[in-house]
Amino acid sequence: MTEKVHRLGLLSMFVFLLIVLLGAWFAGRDKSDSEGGTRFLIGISQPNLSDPWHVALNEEVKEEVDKHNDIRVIFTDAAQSSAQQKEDIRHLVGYGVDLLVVSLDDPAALTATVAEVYRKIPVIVLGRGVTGYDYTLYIGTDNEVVGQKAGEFAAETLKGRKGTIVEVQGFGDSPTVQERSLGFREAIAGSNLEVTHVVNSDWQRDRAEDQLTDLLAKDGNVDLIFAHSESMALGAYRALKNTGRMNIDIIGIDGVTTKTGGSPYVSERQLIGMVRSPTGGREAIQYALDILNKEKGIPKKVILRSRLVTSDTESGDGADGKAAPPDRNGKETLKLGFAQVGSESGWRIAHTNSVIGAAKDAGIELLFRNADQSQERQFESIREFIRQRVDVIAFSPKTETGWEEVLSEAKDAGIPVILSDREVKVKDDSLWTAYIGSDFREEGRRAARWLTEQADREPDRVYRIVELQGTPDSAPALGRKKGFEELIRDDDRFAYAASLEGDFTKRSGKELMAEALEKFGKSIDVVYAHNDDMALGAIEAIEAYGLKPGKDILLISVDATKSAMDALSIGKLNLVVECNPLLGPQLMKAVKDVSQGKDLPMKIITSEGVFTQELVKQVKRNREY
Ligand code: GYE
Repeated sequence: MTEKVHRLGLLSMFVFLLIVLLGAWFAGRDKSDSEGGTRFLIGISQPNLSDPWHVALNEEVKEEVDKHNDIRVIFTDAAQSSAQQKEDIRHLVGYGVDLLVVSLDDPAALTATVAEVYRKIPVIVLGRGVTGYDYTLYIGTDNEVVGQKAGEFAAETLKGRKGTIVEVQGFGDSPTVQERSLGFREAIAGSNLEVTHVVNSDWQRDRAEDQLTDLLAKDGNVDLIFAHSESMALGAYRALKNTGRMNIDIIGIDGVTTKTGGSPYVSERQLIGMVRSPTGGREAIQYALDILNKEKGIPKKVILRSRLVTSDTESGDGADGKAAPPDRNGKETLKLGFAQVGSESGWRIAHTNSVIGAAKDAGIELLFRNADQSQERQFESIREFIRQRVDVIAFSPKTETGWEEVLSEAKDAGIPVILSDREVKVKDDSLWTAYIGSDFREEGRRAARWLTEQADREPDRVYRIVELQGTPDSAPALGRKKGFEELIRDDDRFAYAASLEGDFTKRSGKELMAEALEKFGKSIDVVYAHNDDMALGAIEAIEAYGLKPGKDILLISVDATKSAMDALSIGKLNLVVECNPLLGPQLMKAVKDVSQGKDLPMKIITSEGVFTQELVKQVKRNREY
């Protein structure tokens, strides 16, 4: 017995000594860090450095890192090999990097590796994204918009002529290529242009040159080449020279621009135009520091503004959506005009409170107007803000369309406009400076993904769906409908009983559901409500009809307000997709940045989750709305 006690004593002394030593080492580490040591080590994994865009990315990273003496970076170059890039990433993690920044040419090959690293350390994905959401933050451009800008310019260049186009793509199955291609085709739809050939050159200049030299030698009828990257566009230019076909126009993407924002290849007239897709290297380091310093409100996606560069826009001015910093005429306190859409839902109240609270915390003078669901009143509020010479205007647009005139007045007045919560659809996207809010299409996809998982458990069954839509023509209603449809329209296990237009209020949800029950009764299997208030109204209608919500009829909702989470926890809802209303702090940061003349990302997409009945108990208590 004495022997045993003796051993136990020795063991506890050893453990105690170990704790003291470790504590000293950590303290020492912090101290040496505070004396200018390396606090953070960041790994930068590149797929290649043969493409000028990736070289520019490294340059931007170095410039930003040089502003800090306590971060170090390790760069790797996979020389166009996905297998090598996986190895590089594993080595970087092995070196003990605190955060990984990865740029991908072949997302399909790297998505699993990125997801594996994301389980251990933060990961920022740049440029050509991964599929899914297994990363901390994505920084890049909206590839559909990039393709649209290229397509609009192609249509303008060929001016209604019957034009045949060769499209030169990167890796065929990457989301970037698919979205750029989709955007291009949407833009030329209805014109006399036709994409007659698609060539996959895997982002490589020499491959593009070889393939196009062959193609042009055989096909005399090509008017324009649209290349998904600058390096492939340069390959196309070499093919023109090889075949003497110098009359063919070339449009590229991704181009690296000169300091003034122009493109060397446009000014040398090798390309007629290039849709600039910023690398995001600077933003990656800025957000990496926020993430490593555990700042709140880190977004899920940061979409950078893409811009068409032609010989006319070489100067690179204006079209960036960055209004000149307003004339502050010596005013100390920043003045923000906010035109809120209404008070229609629990989400909206939380959004309003977040904006008002954050303005107070930020010391920003807030002119707050509530339009009570009237677009006209939002117009009036924005014009009042212009008259009052506010520094920045922000608003949550009731609908996507109808904003050109009033936003042009704000731009003419030199007042930047920030969209909070909902987007607008205007041809000239320089009418607004930035959008802070959610990815509504992804919210719709998340609702559909959960439903398909339920259906997988009960094969040979058809689910009849009632969809309760939000306010017509509003960005959330359009996006949630589109995203949901994407995943179920071709799945014969699902059928719409009805898709009804509501207005995000509880009353509309209750009335529409009662009508649907009168018409379809017990044949309804699922209700997909575009927000909690309509879902809660539907629950009341279902109970009045004598059925059990959450059991006789599955209910899916969006927002994740407190009342919905309560309903989820007692089984009256089956799934709640989160839509974050707490946008105030990010809005105030953007107001301050734009007032200091800083560039803002085009879109800041908030990070959001999905809650099931099993999950809700763990998360309900510490939610802020
Ligand atoms: O889902 C709804 C609110 O614009 C995302 O509007 C917001 C939507 C939200 O009325 O509750």
